[in-house]
Amino acid sequence: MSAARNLRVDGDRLVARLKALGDVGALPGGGVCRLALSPEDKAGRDLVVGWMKELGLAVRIDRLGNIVGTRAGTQGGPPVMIGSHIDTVRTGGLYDGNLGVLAGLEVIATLNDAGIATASPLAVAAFTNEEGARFQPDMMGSLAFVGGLDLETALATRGIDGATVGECLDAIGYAGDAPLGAAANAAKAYVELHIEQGPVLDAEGVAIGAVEQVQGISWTEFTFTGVSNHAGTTPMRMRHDAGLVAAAVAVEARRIAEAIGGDQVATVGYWQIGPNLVNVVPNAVTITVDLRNTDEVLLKKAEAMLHAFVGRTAAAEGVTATHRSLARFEPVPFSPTVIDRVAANAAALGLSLKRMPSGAGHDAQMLARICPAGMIFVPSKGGISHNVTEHTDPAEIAAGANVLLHTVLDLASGDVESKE
Ligand code: HGY
Ligand code: MN
Ligand code: MN
Repeated sequence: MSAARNLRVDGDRLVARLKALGDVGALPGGGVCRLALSPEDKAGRDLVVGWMKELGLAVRIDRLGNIVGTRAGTQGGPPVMIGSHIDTVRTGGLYDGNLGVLAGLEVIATLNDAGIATASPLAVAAFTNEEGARFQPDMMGSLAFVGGLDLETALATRGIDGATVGECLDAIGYAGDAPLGAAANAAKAYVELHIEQGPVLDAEGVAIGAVEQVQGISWTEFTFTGVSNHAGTTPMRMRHDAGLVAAAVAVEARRIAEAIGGDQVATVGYWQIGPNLVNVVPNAVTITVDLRNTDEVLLKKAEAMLHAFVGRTAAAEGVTATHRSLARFEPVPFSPTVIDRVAANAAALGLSLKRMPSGAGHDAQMLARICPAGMIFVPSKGGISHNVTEHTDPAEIAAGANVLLHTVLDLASGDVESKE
């Protein structure tokens, strides 16, 4: 067995980095808030860039703030890229995204310690604004990295707090000079280690998920405009209650998900209601509806059911409804070669494995547009994520990072199937 086969990551070093990064934007009582392009995001970026430089990586930052650290190979050509994100939702945990970036650094550190060079270069990427919580769409940085979103549109995007991506990027000093949009040789292959964020692996006691696809995502913002009026004097028959319509849509979204069943999910997570006063009938309400399904036909069916209901309900209440799409991505299959390497390496490491879809969106689904891509999941305790109590055990983290290490070594040594 080659020396490389015996290589194992230093799990303690990886967990220590996760905790150090978790201290940036730490919330009182636990968890992390590092919204994209916030001062906390900048501090996290600075820490990761510092670690990249300590590891001898050549660091480049592109016009949208995507950070890529590259380790030379014995041959030229495009790198095998390891990536994810370090921005979080407002109620984030230590692992969502951060694990993928820091496990990438751990792979580099392990190879450096062992004095092992790879044929292909290796790269570790931290993509801008994966979460999409502040600025939509999600996976904005990786989408732009692969040429799926132009720089001007991205920079002009206005977030939920009114600031634009461009303003915030400048404010944190991460508008880099590297061109945006994948050069032909941006990546030979891409592998992302991520927590599952769902209940499957933990419930089934499985150590590793070999992710076969990312499900389709549909984010729509609805704005309902009614008539504000006195809560005491306005007869029910005279009301045009925007809050009522929004509440009815939230209930209907759940009914649609249950009616379609299977993988269909629906979430009404963002609410802004005005004037938001106890004695005034609401006249201005904005909500978002997040619909997802592994099946594009069913996702389209859910969207059609939702829009039909919104039209009927708003008309019946004499409320006007407008909407705009915040994100729309079809399901994305991953590379069979990468999936098989993940499975083979999990087996070689004696780890149980399940092939499965991803319920969450990930940067890997964007990199799949330009190269063979895949993901490795590790369990989320109780299936909890986007929650300050998000947790994955150190042993599970090390197991996932070892599968990542050996999958990357495989991809960096031989030829990966062509993109076609
Ligand atoms: O919404 C998602 O799936 C991811 O967390 N951006
Ligand atoms: Mn994530
Ligand atoms: Mn997330």
